Amino acid sequence: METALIDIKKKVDAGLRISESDAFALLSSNDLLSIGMMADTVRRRKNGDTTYYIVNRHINYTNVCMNGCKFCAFHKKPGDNGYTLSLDVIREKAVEGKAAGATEFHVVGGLNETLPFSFYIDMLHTLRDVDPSIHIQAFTVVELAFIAEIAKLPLDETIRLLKEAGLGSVPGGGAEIFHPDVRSALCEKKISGEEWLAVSRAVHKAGLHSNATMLFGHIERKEHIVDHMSRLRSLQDETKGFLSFIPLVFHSGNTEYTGIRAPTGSELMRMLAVSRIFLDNFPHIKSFWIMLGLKMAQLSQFFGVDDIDGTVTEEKITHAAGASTPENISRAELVEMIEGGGFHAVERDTLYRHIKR
Ligand code: V47
Repeated sequence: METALIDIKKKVDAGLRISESDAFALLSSNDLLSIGMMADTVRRRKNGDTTYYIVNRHINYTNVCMNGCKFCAFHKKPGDNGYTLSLDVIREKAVEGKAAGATEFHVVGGLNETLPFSFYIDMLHTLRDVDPSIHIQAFTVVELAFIAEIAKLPLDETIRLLKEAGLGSVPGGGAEIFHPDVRSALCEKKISGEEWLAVSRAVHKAGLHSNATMLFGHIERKEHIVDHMSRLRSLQDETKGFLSFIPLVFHSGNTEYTGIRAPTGSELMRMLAVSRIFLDNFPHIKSFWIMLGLKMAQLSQFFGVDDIDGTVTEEKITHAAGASTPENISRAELVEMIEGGGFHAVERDTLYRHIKR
């Protein structure tokens, strides 16, 4: 083992928290197997050899977005040829999801100024009416901040009304990279890192869980990654409201960064492993197989990951940016992928309760 890693391993073995400079050292090391072993120690302590998956259905209700983030190939500017799904189409997609056994609707869209607050409430009612037992995970905290503006209501009240209409939890998107040097280049119109964290705090205060993402593999540097994870770790110390951390791999197709060097396989595994070691207060680390690819997602189980997300169906955001993975996958294929790596596949609901079929 590299000497720089020996003291870090001692901390991990003793269950102690690693520092920001430790995380930086890990991100700078090529000793992938040692880093993987440390991540595996944390993973097994928290989740044993279980790898979770979920039967879910993604619904992207609009791609019209006023933010115009440079990394995003999914959005259309207001006035261009974007789409907004009608409530009837949303209902059809939800009915399809229910027929396929979904336990979660994952609902995310752009910031579309033409939609009134009532659209969001009606959409939640529509989904809830399809099957009230299916959990609705909807609206990134970026959308929540925007919906509050549209509603002309305080954020807390907006969240309360959405919760009353069926919102069950909040997905982790929109975090990107918090550091202003990167954020101002990638997505200058988006809420700041501080605001993203403040809205997440409000979500947790309202009694809802949420996830946290980080978009990596573009113009960020190691110090930005450490800063991002450190801010998340501090907020989680305070609220304990995050369920999972999801490092999202940037896909450059059809974006302003087309052709930028993509992370290598070992860089992907190192990023996941370091997040597992550093974020000692996050119960779960998720690798989104759609972005990672099936084979890398299988390997990620050895690098701290205990959740490979779900059956998804109709993934629009990464596929707009050139993802070569399928847009959906069956339960059987997910189980085969997990168990093919020697791990124990457990179907979960959104809140990580085990599902018995
Ligand atoms: O916030 C946008 C990212 C996110 C690209 O909470 C891109 O369980 C890669 O957050 N290349 C939305 N990524 C998706 C998301 C998510 C996905 C799965 C599960 C969960 C969860 C959350 O997608 C955006 C942005 O960070 N994104 N464009 C791109 N070109």
